[in-house]
Parts: sequence; C-alpha cells; structure tokens
Amino acid sequence: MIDLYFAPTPNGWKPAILLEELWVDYRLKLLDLTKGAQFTEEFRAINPNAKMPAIVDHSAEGSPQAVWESAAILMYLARKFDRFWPEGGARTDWELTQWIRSVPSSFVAFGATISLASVAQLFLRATTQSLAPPKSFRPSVFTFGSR
Ligand SMILES: N[C@@H](CCC(=O)N[C@@H](CS)C(=O)NCC(=O)O)C(=O)O
Repeated sequence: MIDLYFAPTPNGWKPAILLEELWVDYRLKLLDLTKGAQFTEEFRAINPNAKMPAIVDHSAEGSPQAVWESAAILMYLARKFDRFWPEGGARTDWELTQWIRSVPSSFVAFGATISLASVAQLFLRATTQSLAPPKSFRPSVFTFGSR
C-alpha cells in the first residue's frame, strides 16, 4: 500500500494523477498546509523539508520507503510499476528526466497555474509515443474547484 501525502496544488496533483493512471491502490493523506500540517514531527520524519507531495511505500522491499519531491515520486512510481518509463538506456533516462523536471517547474516559474491534464498528457505522450515535445502542447488554465 502507498500513502500519498497530498494537498490540492499542482505539485500535489502530479503523483495523484500518476497513481490514478497506474490503477494502484493508495491512501490519500490530506495535508492542510494552511494549518501547518507539513511541519508536524510525523510528517517531517517522511520529508525533512516539510513539503508535500510525499509518498510512503509500505510494500517496498525491506522496509517502508519514503519518497519526496514530485519529480522523484513520478520516477519512483514509473520504475516500480514498470509503466510510462520506456527502456532506452541513459539517453532515454535523461530526456525523460528533463521533461519531468522542466515542464511543471517552468510553468509554475512563469506564474501560470498549469493544467494538470496537460502535464499528464505530455507525460503520457513523451513516454508512449516519442520523447520529442508534442507539437500541439498548449497548457490550459486550471482553476481549483471548477471544471
Ligand atoms: N520541488 C517540490 C516543491 C514542493 C512544494 O513546494 N510544495 C508546497 C506546496 S506546492 C508545500 O508543501 N508548501 C508548504 C510550505 O512551504 O510550507 C516538489 O516538486 O515536490
């Protein structure tokens, strides 16, 4: 079982979308960042940086494995479940890592709130079709609570 420590922000949605796409069982542990839930001793034991998202994989070999940083979580899950991470050696690893790292952070840095559907779509395209950037990629605006 995987615990996902989550709050509804773009970084939080990234592993949530991947867990859904992987169709694996997970428990959602909602963190209320406005109340400082990220600063509790219990959560700091999982992520000493006191930021979500984070996961704890209770089925990891040996002992439970905590993973934090959204990109690291995506990579961990893709590798663990052997999906969305194509074989291809170092070149593929670098290209995919670049996309995972650069897309969300660049758009957040630009001050835009990126559509999580667009991130997921980009991730899926990059991993299932080609590692080249999709020609038509155009993030749409995501607003919390509205669809
Ligand atoms: N680079 C990190 C950023 C994590 C991050 O900044 N999380 C924010 C919410 S999006 C957070 O937990 N903020 C709480 C705080 O800073 O106290 C990642 O991609 O996971």
